[in-house]
Amino acid sequence: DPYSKEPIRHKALKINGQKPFCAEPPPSLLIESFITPTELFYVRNHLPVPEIDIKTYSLELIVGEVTRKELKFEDIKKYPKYTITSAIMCGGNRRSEMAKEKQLRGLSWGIGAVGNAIWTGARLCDILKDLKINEDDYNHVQFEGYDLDPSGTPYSASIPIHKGMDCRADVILAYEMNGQIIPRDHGFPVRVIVPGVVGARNVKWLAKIIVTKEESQSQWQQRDYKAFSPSTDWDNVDFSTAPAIQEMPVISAICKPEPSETIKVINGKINVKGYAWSGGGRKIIRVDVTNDQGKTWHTANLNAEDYNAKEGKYWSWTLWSIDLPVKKDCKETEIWAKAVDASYNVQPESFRNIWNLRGFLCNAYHRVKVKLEH
Ligand code: MTE
Ligand code: MO
Repeated sequence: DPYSKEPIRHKALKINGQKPFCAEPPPSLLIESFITPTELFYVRNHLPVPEIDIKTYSLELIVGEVTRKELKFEDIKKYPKYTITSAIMCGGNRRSEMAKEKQLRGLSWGIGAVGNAIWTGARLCDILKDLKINEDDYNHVQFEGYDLDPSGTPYSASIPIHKGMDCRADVILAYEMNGQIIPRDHGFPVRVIVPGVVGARNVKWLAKIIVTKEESQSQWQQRDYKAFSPSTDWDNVDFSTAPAIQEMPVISAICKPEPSETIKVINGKINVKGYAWSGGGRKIIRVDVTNDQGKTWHTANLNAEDYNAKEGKYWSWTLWSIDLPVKKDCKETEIWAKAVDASYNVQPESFRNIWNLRGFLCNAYHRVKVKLEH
């Protein structure tokens, strides 16, 4: 069994898949703190977790077809050390809600395929600078992992070259997560963090960086993590017609209360909490909440504790909270939330017209029905 040497995981994680291991924290624990505790951070593996010895670990740097360098773990640590706080979100986060619209294929994620952590490592732009490559000669930076499928093919993905070369993009080869050595499930000893970009490009257990003209040819870049029109189905889909998902759209979720929970009304109000995030470093500028189907929208208080974030570099999520007025004697209510980002992008109202066959980019208003106790 290639899965016989998997790490031990936290008991609170809700398991969506055992082999490969995929799990998320429950909503209430998800937003307990601005920084997601490492052991509660969602895990999305596609293959068995590789066993890597830090003493023999090496990272191959390839330009075109030519190997230019092999970096040992210590060589990566010699680069200037950068720390960023950034969320990572799976492209399939909140898929279980989209699946209710119409059947689709993919793991049934709730709202917890996201986490916000402190990442420390070397900047990709510094490493690429040392290779003295001309950005105009290439189009993509590919990342290969040490995790292999049964045929020996590694997990792999790529990002556009401008993203990799741009120091402002804060792409880092992280060797610490929340101030500690990265645990095996999250990419020990080195993983890529591409802030603001779909989780799938944040390659764990990094084995190779390949600067090329072509995008990664892996199945995860070419035949997965792409979205289509609601009328595209498995009998007429052509994956070559859609670009690979990179920057993520604006999204939010209500984490407290949870669906069907009974909550106490205090002074005519209930407390509602959640997270909001947008890709591409776009700041969350507002979160609107309603419990009368949008007749009245209330603006939530935002908590974006990452005070170092600069314009266009809001990599962290924003936590929000509101004391929401509810009607007297009402026994049940449905809460909706929607976020707005710095480009005034806003979440779509429902899943109906954004449904796609693999269940990606599930960012419709989040709706939670709860019971009230007066
Ligand atoms: N990197 C490798 N090598 N193998 C993988 O299976 N999964 C990707 C990405 N990087 C994956 C990977 C996907 S789809 C996501 S959402 C994130 O890792 C999840 O990161 P996490 O498990 O640290 O939360
Ligand atoms: Mo993912």
